[in-house]
Amino acid sequence: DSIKIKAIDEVKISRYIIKQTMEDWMNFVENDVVIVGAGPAGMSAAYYLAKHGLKTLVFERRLSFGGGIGGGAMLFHKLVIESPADEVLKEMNIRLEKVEDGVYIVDSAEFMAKLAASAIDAGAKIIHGVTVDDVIFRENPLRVAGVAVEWTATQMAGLHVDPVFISAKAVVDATGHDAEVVAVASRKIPELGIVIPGERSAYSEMAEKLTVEQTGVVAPGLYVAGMSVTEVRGLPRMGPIFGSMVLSGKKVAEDIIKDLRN
Ligand code: 48F
Repeated sequence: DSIKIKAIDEVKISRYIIKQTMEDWMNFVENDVVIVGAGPAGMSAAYYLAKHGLKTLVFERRLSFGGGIGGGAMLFHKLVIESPADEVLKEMNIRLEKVEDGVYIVDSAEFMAKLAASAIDAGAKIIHGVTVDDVIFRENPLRVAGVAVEWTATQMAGLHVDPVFISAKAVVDATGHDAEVVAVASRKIPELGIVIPGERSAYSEMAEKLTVEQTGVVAPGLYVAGMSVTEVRGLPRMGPIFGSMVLSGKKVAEDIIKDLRN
């Protein structure tokens, strides 16, 4: 018996793809939360926000998940996780190897794949190949109310194309070291009074603790999580230990859930 492959022509293939994509975009013009960046912090945040039932959209510039997870440390494909972040990873069925009390090693490929799968299964929407290059703001009360997005490919080509705007009750900068979203808000909405001191050199144990503690709101409607916290709050970097990234994502989700309830 030969395998019976369903016959479908190119016109139908195109129609289905275009229709379903546009339906998604129509739906995701308005959101509870927009997260910028699908690194460890952004995806952890997406997991907890979506699990709570909030409409959560993640924009990721690249065509992949994981941000800084993929390369491991200097391309060594293992990363360090410390307690209590191990509990979050266990919840996502990510395997950990214990090397001492409260210290675990995680495989980078498994970490990024399962983090993404967990966020998606919880109900978060992740759209690849889109760069956030600005925010929307409102006065009375002064707040960030969404983002401006452009195809990453359009930006790379240097084409002069206007963005589209996507609204959100909360925007999370989870863009990593450069804190791109907070940086643009600081520069283009001076009345928010955001001053960015910049990241400091490595001091891992201090950085892990402070990054989680100082995760949260930067201006009304604008939140920061992950490595962006070190840039925005002037904290040291920590290198290839990832507990704080996951816990920062979890904390920003908890803060937003609380704020949106009020
Ligand atoms: O850099 P990234 O992994 O940030 P993170 O979640 O985690 C940091 C660690 O990976 C590592 C570390 C931990 O000790 O030192 O650096 O804070 O992920 C950020 C993601 O955001 C995307 C970028 O491609 C990456 O996948 N991104 C950055 N800017 C934009 C963006 C933007 N303007 N629009 C869309 N995506």
